[in-house]
Amino acid sequence: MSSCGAGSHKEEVTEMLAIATVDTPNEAPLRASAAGSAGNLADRVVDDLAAFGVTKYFGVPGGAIEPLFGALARKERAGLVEVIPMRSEAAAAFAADGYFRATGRMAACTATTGPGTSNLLTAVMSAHADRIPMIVLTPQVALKKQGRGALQDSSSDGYDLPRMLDECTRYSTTVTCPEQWPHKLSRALARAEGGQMGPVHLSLPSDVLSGVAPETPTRPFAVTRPAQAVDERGVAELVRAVNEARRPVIYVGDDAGERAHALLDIAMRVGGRVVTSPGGKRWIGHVHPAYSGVIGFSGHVSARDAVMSADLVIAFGATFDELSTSAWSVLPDVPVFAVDRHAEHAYRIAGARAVVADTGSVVEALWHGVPARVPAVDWERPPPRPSGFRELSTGPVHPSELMQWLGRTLPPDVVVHVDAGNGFSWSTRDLDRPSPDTYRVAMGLSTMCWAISATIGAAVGRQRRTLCIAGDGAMLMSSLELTVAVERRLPVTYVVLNDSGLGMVRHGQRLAGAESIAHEIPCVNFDELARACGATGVRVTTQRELRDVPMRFLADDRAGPCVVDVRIDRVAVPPIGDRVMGLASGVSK
Ligand SMILES: Cc1ncc(C[n+]2csc(CCOP(=O)(O)OP(=O)(O)O)c2C)c(N)n1
Ligand SMILES: [Mg+2]
Repeated sequence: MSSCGAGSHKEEVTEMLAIATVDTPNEAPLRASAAGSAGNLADRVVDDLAAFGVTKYFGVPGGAIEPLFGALARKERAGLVEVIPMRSEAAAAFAADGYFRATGRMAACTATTGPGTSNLLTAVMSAHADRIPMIVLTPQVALKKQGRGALQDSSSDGYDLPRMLDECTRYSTTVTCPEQWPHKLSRALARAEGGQMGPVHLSLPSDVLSGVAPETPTRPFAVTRPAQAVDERGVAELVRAVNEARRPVIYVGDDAGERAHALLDIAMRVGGRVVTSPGGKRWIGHVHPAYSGVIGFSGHVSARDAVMSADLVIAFGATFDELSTSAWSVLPDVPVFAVDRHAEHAYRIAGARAVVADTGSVVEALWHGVPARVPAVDWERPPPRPSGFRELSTGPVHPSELMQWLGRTLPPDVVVHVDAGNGFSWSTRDLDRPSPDTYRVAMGLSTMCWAISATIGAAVGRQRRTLCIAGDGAMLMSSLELTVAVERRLPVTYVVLNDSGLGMVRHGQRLAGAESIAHEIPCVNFDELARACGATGVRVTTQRELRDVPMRFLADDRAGPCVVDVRIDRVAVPPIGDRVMGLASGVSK
């Protein structure tokens, strides 16, 4: 319920940056904001970040971070930033993650020292594992108190949280005097979005935050994303290989990016097929004749078949990690080109030829360098369709049919976030979205609860109906973030796969022949919980009742937050067999 005018401010900042860059590149100081600086470092921090386009703060307040929140209050009143108080610190970082995925712009997440910062840790680690940039701002107790038992001391004399965060950020530092701020901020911004992206952490002791802002201006150079290097020789080699291949397969990985959708047309042109990793499923629409499905965790047989009979694999933004390769077992012994903005993942596949380039450059090169083949090469496999769809019955809701129903019912541009748990497996296999970038997962760390708050962050960024698919276990960990959505009337919908248990654990233990333990949880009425929080809720106990879910829950950008509590058939075995085998056997290639 903030009155933030972020849109107009953004234009102002863009204009300001343009002026600074054109007049005297790398020289002109950024005049931070129309709001002006109150003269202390905390105000300068908020002004500088706003000048670099960071205007959303997801966070939880506390003692040592007060000077920053004081500045945020002033800047929010001036319309420069928007503060979104979350119910927990992990949720703040998950929301910043969802905001970046939705807008391509970094948000800040902030928490107090000690327990506030340690609560952030998991979610920052998750963003790091998925290469999502964000600014993590934490305080320290005042410098003069460090090392003598100050409450929540997290400096190197206490719990040393900057060091812990160093392990899961691209840069983590403590600003020990105001004069360090300009250059440390520039370094942080360059590390967050240059090359491999990821979160960066700046820790500011409370007395430094309250100190006098330095005269030194913050320079604009760090806002310029580095020009993309393109390995021209590698691209030429790749184009030659595609021209010679009979059955090329294009593999869209987690980081393939928005130009990847064009690869479907390239595949049609060269008679190839397109498969994706579970995370790469984000980048393309799934209703296209060249699409053969997902390889890796919970993927499709059709995708595996396509890859196994390929004579060339061209991977875009592939991480080649365990889940996206079924424990490294899915790639055949044929040439593999690994196209990415960096060469940091190609080593995971022996013999892969790394080509440093962005997806768009290679799309262009293939479009111009490979003549269309008519008729397209011999493999005319139909795209994968979820099997076994029946008319909605009065029986319990099979999770596969829930996914198919969502695929048929959701408007094409509604963005779906899927949490860790069986919902991820079912949606990987059976949820088809026609438009690219409408399906998001966070599989780098597979952290429960990511989707619950990433959905909030995305809705803050986009103000459009946004969906979260989560299990009841995850909801019990983090569902009260729903109250954030209620406060701000965000258009979010939670579809809860309610099986009164940690289903992935229960099925995993059974499939592996392990002891059956610790997976039962009590039956909770999430529709009632929604109402208790001020949201609307509906309960679905049979497939036929899916028809009664109000369309505004799925399509209306003005309706507030909603919860659809779906009692799913807990006996239905999720497609997780390859993960169970992977856990049992370790590396398969
Ligand atoms: C934070 C965290 N804790 C534990 C796990 C391990 N884990 C993965 S899925 C899962 C069960 C999820 O249960 P629920 O959210 O109800 O989804 P379901 O599988 O039942 O659909 C657990 C415990 C994890 N990935 N992340
Ligand atoms: Mg469950």
